[in-house]
Amino acid sequence: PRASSTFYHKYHRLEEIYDWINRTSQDNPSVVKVILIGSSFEKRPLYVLKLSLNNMPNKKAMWIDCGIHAREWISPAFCLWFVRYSLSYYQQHQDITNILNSMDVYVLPVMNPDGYHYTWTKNRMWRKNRSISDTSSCVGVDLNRNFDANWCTQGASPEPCSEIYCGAFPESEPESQAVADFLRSHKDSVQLYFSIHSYSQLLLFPYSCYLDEIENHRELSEMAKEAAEKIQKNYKNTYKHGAGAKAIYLAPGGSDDWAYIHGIKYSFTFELQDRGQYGFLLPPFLISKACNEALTAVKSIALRVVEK
Ligand code: ING
Ligand code: ZN
Repeated sequence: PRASSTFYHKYHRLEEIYDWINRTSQDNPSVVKVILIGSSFEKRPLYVLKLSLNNMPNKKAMWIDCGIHAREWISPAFCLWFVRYSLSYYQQHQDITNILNSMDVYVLPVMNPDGYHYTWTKNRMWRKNRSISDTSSCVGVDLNRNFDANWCTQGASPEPCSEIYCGAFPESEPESQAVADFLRSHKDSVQLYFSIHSYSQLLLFPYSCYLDEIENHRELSEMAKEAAEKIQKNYKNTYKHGAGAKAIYLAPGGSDDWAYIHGIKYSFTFELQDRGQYGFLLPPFLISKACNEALTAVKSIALRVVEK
C-alpha cells in the first residue's frame, strides 16, 4: 500500500478509515471491490471490502466484521491490518496464499460507524450504536444483542438505558439488518464467520445465547484450541477458548450465534488484547502484537476450513 506502514500502528478516526477504504480499492482495482451494504442510523455508509485474489469458479468465502462495539478500537485496527497483510503477502507466504486461493474475503471494517465517531468526539467509552428510541431519552442499541438468536432473553436488557439493550425487535437497527441481509444473500458462499471484539483474549464460538453445545462443538473447539496454541507459541500470550455462554456469560442476540443458526457452521467471536491492564484503551504500541495474534488465529482456523 501507498501509505507508510506506521499507518497500521495507529488508531484512525472514521474519516481516515473511509479514505483508507477508497485508497485501498483504487490501488488494487483488480483485487478489491467496495460493496455498500447499507447505512447506519445516522446515515453513514457501511462499506464491505471484497478481496478476491483469483477467479476460480464456485469460490467459498469468509466474512470478518470489526467495530460492532464503538469503544473497542483495536477491532477496526485489526480489519485494516488483515487487509494490508492479505494484499502484501499473497504469493509470498504459504498460508495466506492457500486461504485466498480458495476463499474470497468480505471485510466490514466498522459495523458501528456512528458509535465509533462518537468515541472520537464525545465519549471514548461508548459501546452501542447511536439510534434514538421513541420510548426513552437514552440513546443506542447494543448491536451484539440485536441479532435474531434467542433475542433479548437472559444476558440482554429490554431497557433502552442499558449498555446491553437489545433494541425494539430483532434486527431493529440498520447496522445489524445490513449485515444479516448481506449474509442471507450470500448464503451459498460464506462458510466462515469472524466477529472481532476486545478485550479479554478469548476465542469464542456458539452458543452464547444457549447453554447447550452446538452440533459441531468438538470441531470448533479443536480449531479454537489449535489457534490459541499457535498464538501461545508465536507470541507468548494466552488466549482461552470455548463456547461463549460457558466461557464468559449468557449473551443472546449476538452476531456469531445468528450466523451459526443461519447456517454458517464455522462461526467465531474473538476478544483481542488485553486482559484488563489497559482494557478498551489499548495503547498504539500494542496494536501490532494484538493484530498479529488475531491474524494467527484467523489463518489457523481458515486453513482448517479450506482443507475440508
Ligand atoms: N464481548 C461480547 C459481548 O457482546 C459476546 C461477548 C460474544 C457476546 C459473542 C455474544 C456473542 O458482550 C464484548 N467485549 O463485547
Ligand atoms: Zn464487543
